[in-house]
Amino acid sequence: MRILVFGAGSLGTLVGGLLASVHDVTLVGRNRHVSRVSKTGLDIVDAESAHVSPAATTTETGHDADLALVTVKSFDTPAAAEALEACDVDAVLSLQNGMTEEVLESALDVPVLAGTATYGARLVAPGRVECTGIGRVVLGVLDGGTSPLAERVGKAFRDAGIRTLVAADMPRRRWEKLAVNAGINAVTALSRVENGGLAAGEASEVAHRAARETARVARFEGARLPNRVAREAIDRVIDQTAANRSSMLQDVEDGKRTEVDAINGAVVDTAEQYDYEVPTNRTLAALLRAWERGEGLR
Ligand code: KPL
Repeated sequence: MRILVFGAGSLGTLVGGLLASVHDVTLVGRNRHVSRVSKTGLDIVDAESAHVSPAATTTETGHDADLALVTVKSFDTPAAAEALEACDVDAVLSLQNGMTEEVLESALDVPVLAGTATYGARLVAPGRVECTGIGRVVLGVLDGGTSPLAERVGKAFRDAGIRTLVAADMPRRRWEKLAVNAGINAVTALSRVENGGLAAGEASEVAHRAARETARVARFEGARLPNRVAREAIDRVIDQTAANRSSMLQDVEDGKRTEVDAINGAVVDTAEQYDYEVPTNRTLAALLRAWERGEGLR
């Protein structure tokens, strides 16, 4: 399969690198790391380290591919959609935080699959990505159900050794993922702890409250996400990714803009449509935005 990976951050590089072992992959990104990969290839560091040579380019338009895998930060999604409009791709799969698929779907005239990924990844140096946790990719049709396309993409991922499930209940899974991110990302970023630091204590309480509020909002939106399921999901991710630094913690440590608008901010915005108060998400969003303003990032 010819796969275009839009977004050469840690997750995009890891997944793109794994896919490159059996597929024709082009990594598209703006950073120094992309130039390095185009010259000397990519080292994937994990239990069995590998060296792969995906094509890598900073040119965003004019590509031809069977699938565009979008892994850019949520706030870069409109720009990615615009660039993809100037490419010839047959389908799109988003593996991003936040509800970005709708942005892609409204801009592009090709099927958009939804996906979640729990692989841990860290860019250790230009041209070098570390797999910090073997998780799973779950993908499927945005509105639920199955399709031959979703099955084909699932097979392409599995052929590359990526643990992948094709799921028929993506609407619920997307909300579950948002509940997990709403709980873990902002709290780890503000308290500067790894995900495992939320296993118990006051910060854990705050994370669980944010996830519970998100589950309530999900139910307003018609997704079947009981509080118990959201709680089990966040506990599972805290446990399985205990040693990971969340993407938002990494952003804060690197002095970069965070995805708070697409995570806690999105929960607040959706709750407002139902006149429902989500004080924990509101507070987390306000604190992260204040930090971003202080850093001159917004
Ligand atoms: O998606 C994540 C992130 O860091 O953005 C979690 C699931 C919290 C893993 O770290």
